Parts: sequence; C-alpha cells; structure tokens
Amino acid sequence: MADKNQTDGAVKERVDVKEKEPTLYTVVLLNDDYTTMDFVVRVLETVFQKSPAEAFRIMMQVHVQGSGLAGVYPWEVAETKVETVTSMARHSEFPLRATIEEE
Ligand code: TYC
Repeated sequence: MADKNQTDGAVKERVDVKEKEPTLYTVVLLNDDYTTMDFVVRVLETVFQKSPAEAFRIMMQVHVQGSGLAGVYPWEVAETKVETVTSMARHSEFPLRATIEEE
C-alpha cells in the first residue's frame, strides 16, 4: 500500500503523520567595548551565514542597542553556534558573548 493513511477495509486505522514542531531558540549577540566591529561582522557572516550587508546591520544594532538577534535554531544548533562564537572570540582574545533565548 502506497499510503499508510489510506483505508483498506471498513475500519480506518488512524496514522498520525503530523510532525512535532521543534522548539526554536534565538541566539543573541551582546555588545561590549573591546570586540572590533570587523570581528563581529565576520562572526555573523561565517557562523550565522549572513550577507555582508545584513551582518553589518546586525552588528550595528548590537553596538547601539546592546544586543541583537543573530539567528533562530533548534536547541543543539543554537548551543553549537554559541560555542563556536565563544571559541572564535577567545582565540582572538575578544570578550564577545552570545546567549540563547527561548522563542
Ligand atoms: N561595541 C564594539 C566597538 O565599539 C563593537 C561590537 C559590536 C562589539 C557588536 C560586540 O556584539 C558586538 N568596537
């Protein structure tokens, strides 16, 4: 049978095909006084796949407003992004921080 949801006989067996939506988490970048603007733009381009223009826009938003949304992901992806940002920043000796917020 091609489709499990189809009925063969009189009694239709209910096959639930609905996928559960994964909870999404927002990765937020935080401002500081020491991380260079160029470094933050590079992080947004390489870790969060932003275009140069979008990366610059987000970096400026963080710089002016204190924080900004870098991306929205399932939990494990969000966690890995934060770890990658933190590790890149520490290697370059910048205090840049990223946090996770539930959507
Ligand atoms: N405030 C930093 C500066 O003036 C730039 C900066 C932007 C730092 C965004 C962190 O998440 C950040 N060099």
